[in-house]
Amino acid sequence: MKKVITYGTYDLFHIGHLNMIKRAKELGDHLTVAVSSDVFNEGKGKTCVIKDTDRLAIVDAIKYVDHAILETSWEQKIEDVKKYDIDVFVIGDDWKGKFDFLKEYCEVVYLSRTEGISTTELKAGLKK
Ligand code: C2G
Repeated sequence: MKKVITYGTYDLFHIGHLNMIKRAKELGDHLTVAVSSDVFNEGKGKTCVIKDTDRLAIVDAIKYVDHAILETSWEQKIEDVKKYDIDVFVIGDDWKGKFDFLKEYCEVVYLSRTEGISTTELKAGLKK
């Protein structure tokens, strides 16, 4: 069984997030999705509109997702790849090159993002 993992914040869940998760699943047979925790985001200076337990519940309910976990640190990725016996790490190409250190442990794939939508734009639109 080919196991895939992807990471994200998934705040104000939108079609770009869904497309990425669907395409991630297509790269294997089993998909784990790690959702960044509120505490981890605070460390990055980011605040989400939707709390982590709700973001996790939304991601967990998606039919392409076999396993949903929280992401609580940058170091977690290597541990997760080993612990869950991951074959493929996938993320959007806004992160291109940033996670190449995982190539020692699994295949690393950067997929193109969905054009024209982002949490930042949604937030800006809501403020208008
Ligand atoms: N995404 C996409 N198209 C968009 C917006 C997002 O394909 N229009 C993808 C991103 O490239 C990422 C996933 O959806 O693969 C989740 O995006 P975010 O919620 O913005 O997550 P991010 O801040 O990139 O979190 O440790 C890494 C982080 O947790 C990554």
